Amino acid sequence: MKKLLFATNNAHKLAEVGAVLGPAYTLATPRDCGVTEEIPETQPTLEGNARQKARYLYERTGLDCFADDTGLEVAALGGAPGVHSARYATDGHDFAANNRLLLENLRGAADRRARFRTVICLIEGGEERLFEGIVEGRILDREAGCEGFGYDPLFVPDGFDRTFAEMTAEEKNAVSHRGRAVRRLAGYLHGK
Ligand code: ITT
Repeated sequence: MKKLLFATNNAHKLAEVGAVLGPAYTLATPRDCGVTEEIPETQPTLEGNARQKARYLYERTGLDCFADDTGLEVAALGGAPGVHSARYATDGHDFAANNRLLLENLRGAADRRARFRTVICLIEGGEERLFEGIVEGRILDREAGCEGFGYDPLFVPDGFDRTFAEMTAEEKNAVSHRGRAVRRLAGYLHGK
């Protein structure tokens, strides 16, 4: 079994990534390695933040690790909230307030197309590699479902009539941005 360090404080992400990687890997968190402070993410792009988070943890621990940064990109909002998805409505990770603000900003909008994009940065022996995953879909005009996290109650992936929050974890992982990015990461790790 291979141990991998995942630079996240988000328990939902940890569960999703663990399920996609399967039993061949055990995931450790920053806390498991004594890193308890919030890992900075101050870059203007998802790529930049994924690299910043992974690099931060690598420099503190010297261990191979990876980080994921994800954004919801809404067409009618010019790609917002994008890299600001966690702090769209407030300074904190207030999922309910973010969802309310998104609904407000899209009130009456005919174009409700959106996509989730995840960028994973893996650092191995100091070398960086990026993996991307995208899922296209649309934003509902009300919340539906209580699974998942974040914007899941508002996002319906193309080809479905249910939100991510109305899907099981397996169903979401099969089509999601993160599932896709993690399968690319796993493909790379298996191929070595
Ligand atoms: P870490 O940085 O500790 O990994 P985070 O919650 O800050 O966790 P991100 O910056 O990558 O994660 O994500 C930004 C926000 O995007 C997150 O707070 C959620 O609101 C939203 N988000 C990310 N992935 C999502 C998903 O799979 N479904 C719904 N919303 C998601």
